[in-house]
Amino acid sequence: EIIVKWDPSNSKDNSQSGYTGNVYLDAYKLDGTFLWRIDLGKNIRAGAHYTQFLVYDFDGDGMAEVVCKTAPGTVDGEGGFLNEGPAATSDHSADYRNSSGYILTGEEYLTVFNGLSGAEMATVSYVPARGKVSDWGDSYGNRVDRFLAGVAYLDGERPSIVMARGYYTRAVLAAWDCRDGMLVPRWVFDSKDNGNGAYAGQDNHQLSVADVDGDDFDEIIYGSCVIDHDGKGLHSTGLGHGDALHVGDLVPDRPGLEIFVPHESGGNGVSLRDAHTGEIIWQRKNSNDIGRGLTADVIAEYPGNEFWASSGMGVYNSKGEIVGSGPSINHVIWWDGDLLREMLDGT
Ligand SMILES: [Ca+2]
Ligand SMILES: [Ca+2]
Ligand SMILES: [Ca+2]
Ligand SMILES: [Ca+2]
Repeated sequence: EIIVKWDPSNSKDNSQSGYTGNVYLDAYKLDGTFLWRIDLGKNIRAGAHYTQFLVYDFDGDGMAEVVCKTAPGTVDGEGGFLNEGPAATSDHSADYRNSSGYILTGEEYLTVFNGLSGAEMATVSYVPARGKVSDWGDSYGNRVDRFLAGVAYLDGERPSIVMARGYYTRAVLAAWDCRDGMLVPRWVFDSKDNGNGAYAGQDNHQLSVADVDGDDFDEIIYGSCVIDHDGKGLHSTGLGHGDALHVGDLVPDRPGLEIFVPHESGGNGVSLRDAHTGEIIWQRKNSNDIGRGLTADVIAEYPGNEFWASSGMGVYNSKGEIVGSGPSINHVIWWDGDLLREMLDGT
C-alpha cells in the first residue's frame, strides 16, 4: 500500500499568511485501488512543516498504523469525527483559523489510525501544547508550528513514535508507544527544562534516527544536538540550525558514526562531528547561510565519503581537504552498478 498526503494548491509555508484548504491522507493499494481518506479538517493548516505523518507497525500486529497531529474537525478513514480521549468532547464545528489563516488557538491532538481502515484508534492531547506562541521564536505563528517526526527503537526492541515541535528556539521531543490500541507516553525532552539550555535552537528541518553510541538503542539526531534513547540530552555542539543533515559511517577508518551538517548562521559553515560525543572532527567556516549539504562516496581514491555544500564550498574528503568543486547537492543515487554514487537532481 501507499499513503499519500495531499496538500491543496493554496498550501502555505509557515512564514506566509493566508487560508489554506484541507489536508488529506489517502491510502491506496499499489494497483491504484483507493482504500480510505483521512481529512485533517480546517484546523490543521496545509504546508510543508505542519503534518509529519508516520506509517509503521508500532503495535507489532503485523500491519502498519498511521500517526499524525490532528485537531477538532478531523475526520477519520471511516468518515467520523475523532471521538477518543480529549476528542470525545471536541467542538468539531469550531473554526480556530485567525484572520491571517494561522491556527494559534484551540485543541491540538495526536492520533493513531488503523492502517487497514483509516479508523481512529486512539487520540491524546498533543505534547507539547503550543503554550505561548512567542515562546517559539515569533508571535505571528511561524515558528510555533514547526513539527518533525520519526520512528525509533528506543527500547532496542520495539518501535516508538517520536513527535517534535520547535527548532529555531525552544525544542520539545515527545516519545510515545502504541500498545493495545493506546498511545502510551515514554518520555518528553524539553530544551526549556533545567540543564537543557544548550539544546535550544539547534535543530534542522528534519531529524534522523541512529544508534550513535552502540548500545542497541536508537538516538534522535536533532540537527546540531542528539537526544539519547532515554530522553536525555547526549550532546549539543551549539552550531545551530541547518537545512540538511546526514548520519552514518561516513568516515570508515574512524570508529563509530559521524554526522555532517551545513549550518545557517553564525559563520558556522559545515561541520563533521563524532555522532556519539559531538566532538568536531573538522569544520569549514563560511559567512553565508549554507542551505544545502550532501555526503556520499563519490571519489574512489579518497577513503569513505566525500562532503560538499552550497555557497561554493566545494568538495571535501573525509579529512576536510578540498578535492573538487560544484556537483549538484540535492540527492545521490547508486545508478551504474558500482559502489560509488552518482548525482540525482532536478527530478
Ligand atoms: Ca500494527
Ligand atoms: Ca544508542
Ligand atoms: Ca566512522
Ligand atoms: Ca571516497
